[in-house]
Amino acid sequence: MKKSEFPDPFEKARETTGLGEMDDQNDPVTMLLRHKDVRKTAHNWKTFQSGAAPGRIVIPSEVHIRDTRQIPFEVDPPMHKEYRNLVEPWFKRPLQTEYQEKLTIQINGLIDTVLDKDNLDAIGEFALVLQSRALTLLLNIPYEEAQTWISWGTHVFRSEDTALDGDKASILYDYIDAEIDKAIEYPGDDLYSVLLNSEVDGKKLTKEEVKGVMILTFAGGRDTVINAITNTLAYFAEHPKSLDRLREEPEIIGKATEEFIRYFSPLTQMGRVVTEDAQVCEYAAKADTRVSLCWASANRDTKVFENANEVVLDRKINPHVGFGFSHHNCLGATHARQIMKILILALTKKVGTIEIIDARENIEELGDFKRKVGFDMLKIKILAIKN
Ligand code: EMZ
Repeated sequence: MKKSEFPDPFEKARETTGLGEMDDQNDPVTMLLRHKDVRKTAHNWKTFQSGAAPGRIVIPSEVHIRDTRQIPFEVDPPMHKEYRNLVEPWFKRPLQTEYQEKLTIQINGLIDTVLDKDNLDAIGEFALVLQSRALTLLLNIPYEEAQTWISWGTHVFRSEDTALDGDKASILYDYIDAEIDKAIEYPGDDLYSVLLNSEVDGKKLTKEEVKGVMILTFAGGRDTVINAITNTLAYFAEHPKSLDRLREEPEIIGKATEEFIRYFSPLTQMGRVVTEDAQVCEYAAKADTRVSLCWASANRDTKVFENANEVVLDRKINPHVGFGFSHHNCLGATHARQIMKILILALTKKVGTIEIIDARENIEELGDFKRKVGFDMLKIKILAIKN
């Protein structure tokens, strides 16, 4: 199998029952695997709620390692809309030319420093650095701060050998608490200060609410963005003609970005807590149990996607759910899309070919399924284009 191939472990279950089962810290999850069921359930927030105990809709559940509710992600309508309206304009800033210019400078600069380097660590020396630096733009804080986040490693809640690492999470919480206190004392034009000065329902956001938005901003777009970047590099390494094609047809980079998100599905699934006995296709969902919306499976549903297991760079109709669906669709998607588009464009301009030297896959264990979501290690060489 190619290193850049991401097999679909859900196919059989999706086509037969449409369901999967997995255990998770004694709070089992029934996974919804079909595109249609995933979308329908995502809409139905009354029966399938996000606003359960903080951490419970995340899989693996984070109830034992945090009490802070992530906002707006763990809030249901109507309150969800209030928060979302408040933060949405800020998270749309990546659409501004100036933002994109800064991101382009960051990404071009990073590529220049790694070109022709032997044994480049695609995660630690590239994707993590890119994600962290780009986050300084999203937060509107000094570039130098990225160094601190790079030192935290790929995932802020997980470490190499523990799925949930409370100690590691505390580093993030303490850091955010301290940054909030600083912003109270010295307000600026960064996200902390903007949130601290915002109102919802005529009331100033509390420190805890600000913390809830900030944790989501740090954690939600961390391993997901890192995987999207790393997987894209692996893909181009094994499909040099695709890189050539995008060089010749940069106008399809937007479509290619959507297709990579569909194919890689950096976030496998997201849970919901059932509020009342309900039915999803044939499945009887009992109150106070969990279901998950399995984006990764929905994104390979052949009822919706032709040649679902292939990367079709200019896929015409692509209703993927890689950024979720309905009112909870990914808040960071605008930023993530810009990272991907600018990265791909920069690669077409600067890179001839990419070689994979060594790789170790990152496999999620999900009950009956094993899903490749990215790499634990990817060593590459990015060769400069020869003019
Ligand atoms: C949560 C989640 C959000 C969770 C959209 O996803 O991302 C996960 O990586 C975090 O662990 O806390 O932020």
